[in-house]
Amino acid sequence: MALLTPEDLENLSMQLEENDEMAKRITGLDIKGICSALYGTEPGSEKVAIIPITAGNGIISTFTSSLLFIVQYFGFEGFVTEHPDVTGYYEAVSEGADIIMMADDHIFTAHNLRNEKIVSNHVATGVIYADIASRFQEAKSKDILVIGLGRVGYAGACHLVNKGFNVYACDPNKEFLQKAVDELGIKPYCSDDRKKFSMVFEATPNANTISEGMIEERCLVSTPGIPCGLPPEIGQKYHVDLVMEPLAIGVASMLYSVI
Ligand code: 2YG
Ligand code: MG
Repeated sequence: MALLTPEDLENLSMQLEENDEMAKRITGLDIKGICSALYGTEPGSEKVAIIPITAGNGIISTFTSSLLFIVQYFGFEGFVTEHPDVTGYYEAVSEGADIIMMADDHIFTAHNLRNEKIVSNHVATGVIYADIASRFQEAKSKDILVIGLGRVGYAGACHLVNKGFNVYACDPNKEFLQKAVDELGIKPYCSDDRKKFSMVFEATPNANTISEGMIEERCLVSTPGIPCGLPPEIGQKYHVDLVMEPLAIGVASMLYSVI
């Protein structure tokens, strides 16, 4: 898994506004609107505690402060605990936190202590990026391409199937692909198909996963994957609308999904 670096989180405030503008232009809704529509929830007076975690590669200097900024942007009250790890957890609960957010190198969770809902960033991110792709107002059909069927891609593919889209998917891992065929009924996508898509949900940790043969002119690519799967020259040549940022949209989805 690609780990976030402080550079990814620079200019967060500007990025949050740009995300909303982009989302509105593509779907007619801003990120809050998409989250409310997805989960049928609105923030109330939930207090979110963010706990720094030292395990594995340890603290990423801007991770928890960026999370706090995002939590507040989406209408929640939040605080970062003074201490990390178990001491931070004790502090969070003692201070009356309703929702706990924390991440080690493997999993990033939001847990609502009041209603017992818990979500991973993988699932919440997959669902919202897939949902954004599916809301593309200029889409020519209900055909949608999912690239990558790991934890993020699978969750997004599942959401799209449940939403009634014709989901095509590819993954170099044959077992992942077969699982999605068997459990979700997706159609395996093969580049020999010569089929082009106006909606693409990309969920891989790799660059250059999107090639010219896959996409229509003026398509939408929605991707949380770092690095971006869309080569810039293909994006320009095909006038692709691109939704991609490292953290905030997935975090909004996590929060709205547990309230
Ligand atoms: O508390 C800390 O500062 C660290 N233990 C945080 C570690 C986070 C590691 N995870 C990532 O960098 C991301 N892959 C998770 C969020 C990505 C959103 N797409
Ligand atoms: Mg990628």
